[in-house]
Order: sequence, then C-alpha cells, then structure tokens
Amino acid sequence: MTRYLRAAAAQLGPVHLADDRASVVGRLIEMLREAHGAGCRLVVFPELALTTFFPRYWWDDAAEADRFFEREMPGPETAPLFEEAKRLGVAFYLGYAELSEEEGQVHHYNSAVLVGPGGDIVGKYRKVHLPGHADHRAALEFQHLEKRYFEVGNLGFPVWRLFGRVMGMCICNDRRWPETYRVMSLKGMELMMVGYNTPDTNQYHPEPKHLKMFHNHLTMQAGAYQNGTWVVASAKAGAEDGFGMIGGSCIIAPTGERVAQALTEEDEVVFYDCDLDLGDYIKRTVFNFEAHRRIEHYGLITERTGPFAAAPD
Ligand code: CDT
Repeated sequence: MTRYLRAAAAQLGPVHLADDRASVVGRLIEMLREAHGAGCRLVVFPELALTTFFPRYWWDDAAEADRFFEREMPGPETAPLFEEAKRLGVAFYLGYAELSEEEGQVHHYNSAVLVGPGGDIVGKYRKVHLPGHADHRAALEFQHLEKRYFEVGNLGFPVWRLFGRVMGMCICNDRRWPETYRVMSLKGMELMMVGYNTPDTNQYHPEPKHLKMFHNHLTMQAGAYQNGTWVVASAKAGAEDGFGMIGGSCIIAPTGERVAQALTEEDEVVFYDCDLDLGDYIKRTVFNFEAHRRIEHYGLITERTGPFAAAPD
C-alpha cells in the first residue's frame, strides 16, 4: 500500500470564451507531462477545466450554454488527454460540465471524474453545493449563474480506492462547507481532490480583496486538519476575458499546513510527496471520531438548512 504519493495540482491560467477545447486540452497535456516528469502519479485539474467559467454569463435561452457541456467523457476532444495519461500511467481528476441523459431526461451537472493510471474512469462526482443565483441580475459586474445552468448533484459524496488509499472528490464551493469533508471522512477519506473557479471580487458585497484568497485557504486548511486528510486543490487563475480568478492552487497536509502553492496566475504545476499515513495520528488523537464525536447532539445539521428554516428552540 502506497505510503508516499507524489501528487500535483495543475493550475490553469485564464481560459477565454474564444479558446477552443483542443487548445485547452493541449495545455492540460503539457502539465500532465510536466507532472509525470517530476515523478507525480496523480494530477488534479480545476473545476470546469475545459472552458471559460461560463456561469458568469447570462443567456436568455439557457440552452445556449449547452455548447460548454460534454456529452461523453472521454469525448473526441478529451480523448487525447486520457490517452496520454494512460501512456504515462498517471491518474487524474478533471472538472467539466456534464450533459447526461437519464431515463429519457436531459440533465446538466457540474462534474468531476477520477481517472486511474490505466486510463479507466474510477469515479464520478457531481457538485452538491451550487453557489450564486438563477435569476438575471444584470446590474452586477458579472453574474454567478450555477443555479441556472446546473442541477444539484445526485451522487452524494462517494469515496474511491486508488493506489490502495481512500480518495474523495468535491468541486469548488463544496470546499467551504465542513459537511463535505466530514461525510467523506466518515468513509475513511485520506486525500481529497478539489478543482475551483473563484472570482477575485465579491460581486454581492464590498469586501477587502485579500479576503477571497484568505477564505479559500482558511476553509480548506480547516477541512484538512479537522478530518486528518490531505487536500490537493487546483484553481483557474488570472483574468478570463477581463474577469479575475484568484488561483492560489495548493496542497494541504492533514496538519492543516499548506506544503506547496502556486505562485503565478498562469498554467502552473505544484507537487508534493504526500505521506498518506500522516493523518493517522490526528485521527487517533484530537479527531478520534469514535471516541469524541457526540452525534446525539448533531441532529439539527440534517434537519435544518439554517436558523430561519424553522422556529428556533
Ligand atoms: N465555482 C464556485 O463554486 N465558485 C464559488 C464562488 C462563490 S461566489 C458566488 C466559490 O465558492 O469559490
């Protein structure tokens, strides 16, 4: 069983509306090769990695956004990435917009796949926490229309065994919610992969700019420590057609420390030798769930979404 896993976060610089899939896949392959050259066995790419972050745009006909969705994975444009990863024997996480047909119904999800070193899809995750709004807010500098273009994921928070260890996936806004980590941690998660697209401005409320990066790292470092898990986090960075994305891709140890971090707002690979046994002492001591969790007092967490959802006690 693997003790050390050299894992990479492969950050993408801006992807513009005019950029086609082939050029983006070419950039992903470049980073995959770089990571492989550095000895990495797992590479994490961002959320919606194949296109610009299109939910910032409103189209009167929502179906116009269908051009950003993948109907198959791999499809003709993503097959070269799968083939190269298989040739190199590197596993990867890829975020993409998924258009699927289930029982005659078309569905739209914000998804990620985990592809094993043999090129097979080991697992799929569909984003549960969709931020933003569904209505047209033309007065905003840019919108965040995930609630318009995607449905809430219907697969829960599964975990998968890869390299003999337990791995979880989530997508962007999921990383801000403690429940995301805890559900997977209760299934034994040892490493969590997350891709994200975070604007560098809070369009809903004026806020000091530095808070965007602070909150990004704060939530993931807390999630890593409180669950004794590694987190490999990969961002989009820089200005996509003028709209800034924060970047800050990083690898976080189960101690909550950031051990590797991207320095640029461009395509950049960062990697680390993750000691997958490091979380064990945290799970045996301060976060020994079996010894210390008090589930008899946690019922409200699954009964209420918030304090205003029901009368207070
Ligand atoms: N892509 C994504 O989930 N982005 C959100 C932005 C929230 S602002 C509406 C994030 O949590 O980073």
